[in-house]
Amino acid sequence: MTRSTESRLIVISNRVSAPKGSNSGSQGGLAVALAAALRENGGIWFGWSGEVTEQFTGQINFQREQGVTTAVVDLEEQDVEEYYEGYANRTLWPLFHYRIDLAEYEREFAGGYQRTNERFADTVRPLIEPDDLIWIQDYHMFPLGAELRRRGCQNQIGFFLHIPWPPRRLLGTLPGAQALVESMFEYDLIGFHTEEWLESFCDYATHEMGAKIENGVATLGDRCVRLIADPIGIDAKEFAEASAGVQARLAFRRMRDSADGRDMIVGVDRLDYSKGLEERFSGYERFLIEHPEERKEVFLLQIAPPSRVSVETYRRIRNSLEGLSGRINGEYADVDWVPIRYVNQGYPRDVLAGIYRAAKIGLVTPLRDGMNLVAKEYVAAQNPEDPGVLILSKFAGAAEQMQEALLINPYSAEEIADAIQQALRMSKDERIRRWTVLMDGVQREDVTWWATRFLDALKQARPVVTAPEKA
Ligand code: GDG
Repeated sequence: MTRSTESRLIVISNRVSAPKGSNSGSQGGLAVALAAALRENGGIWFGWSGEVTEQFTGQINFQREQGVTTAVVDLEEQDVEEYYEGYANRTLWPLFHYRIDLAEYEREFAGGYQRTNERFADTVRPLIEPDDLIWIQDYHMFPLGAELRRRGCQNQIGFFLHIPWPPRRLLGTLPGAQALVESMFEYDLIGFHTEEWLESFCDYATHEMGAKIENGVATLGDRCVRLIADPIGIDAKEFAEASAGVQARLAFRRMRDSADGRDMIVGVDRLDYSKGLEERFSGYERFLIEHPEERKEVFLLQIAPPSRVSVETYRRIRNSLEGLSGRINGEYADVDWVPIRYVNQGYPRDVLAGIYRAAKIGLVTPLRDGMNLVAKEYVAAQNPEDPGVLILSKFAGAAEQMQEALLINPYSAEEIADAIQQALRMSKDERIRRWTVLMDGVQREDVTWWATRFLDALKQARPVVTAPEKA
């Protein structure tokens, strides 16, 4: 990425993860990706500190670490409840993952979401200089661009959505959906992971709002916004290095020793109902039923660090998975074998890399996922001479790029069971052939490629009005 001398990058996202390096606990995919983009471009990363204050003051806490300046602000408890736990995670997250059965539509949530976005706009506005490029991240901040415009901000503003865009009829159930989409026309550029999410957006904008789409530009009244599909990648080089490091090698050996000659199937996911964990366990159980001869030859390691624990639906999925894994283990285990190792904790990234490498199968079965970086990490961590097989949900955004995986419908226990059997039986030649194509894509379309494409498109989205030179 060529670093621009004129324009800084202002990244704005709900949470700001200080870039502590690649091995710090369970940094999410988004956090890792953004730290890399900021290191390349210079600038500021602004967002919520994760802390609660009695009364919102807008006071910013700056820090500079490893080439990245972060600027964070505390929120009031009511903001956290209504904006973050409420509208973001109890309204938008389930709806955008096609779960209207779980989506909660409450005026307080919508009001708190709007108020908090206005607070973010008030706070970050003074930090913005005329030439800065602004890049807003994800569903917590749909209206932020419009709020910045209301405060006189004429900069190029881009928005990237990390989750799916739901079908038009589902979005139509959200009170205020039109206003939300209308506010998005204040952006210069909107990025989605896949063509499918982009088309869904266009479908809503044209049919429900009368927008016109031409040559990748959506026009509504006198506003137009450029749209791109820009699939996020991982830092493949860093990940491959991590998988060759000491910690990864130790983790690899630990897994191989404890596997005792059995084939390991691995799943790694935040504990979230969108990740299809119940369906995964059921598909694996179906495999055990249909292939009793394989029973003691394999085991499933599911790593699922808890997330969003204050939201009731997340407590329910956790209980349900404990019940399901307990029942499957109770039913099929023997004194010397347990079918599922279910672990509710996170591991450092390099340990994770070693675990991926030790697994014969990477089992990634989300019911819907904007992209899914675990699928890419699994591929990047493999041994080129004896790679494992990726089984991937066709409803993950990653499936658009990863056609050489075994693509399955995660709602079908039979398809999951068949794919496990096919992967276990796959010849080394075929494994190498499929992996080589997948790895080529993971390396070529990595996180730098993603950020560069977005920022290049943002720079070109409309002509920049350059500020007069300072005396
Ligand atoms: C959202 C979208 C999109 C997980 N367990 C541990 C751990 N992780 C890391 C993984 C991976 C990341 O968390 C999860 O990324 P995903 O992409 O799979 O999923 P979301 O968190 O839902 O991310 C998603 C993404 O944004 C980026 O746009 O792909 O669709 O939902 O990197 O490795 N990391 C460590 N220990 C763990 O135990 N260190």
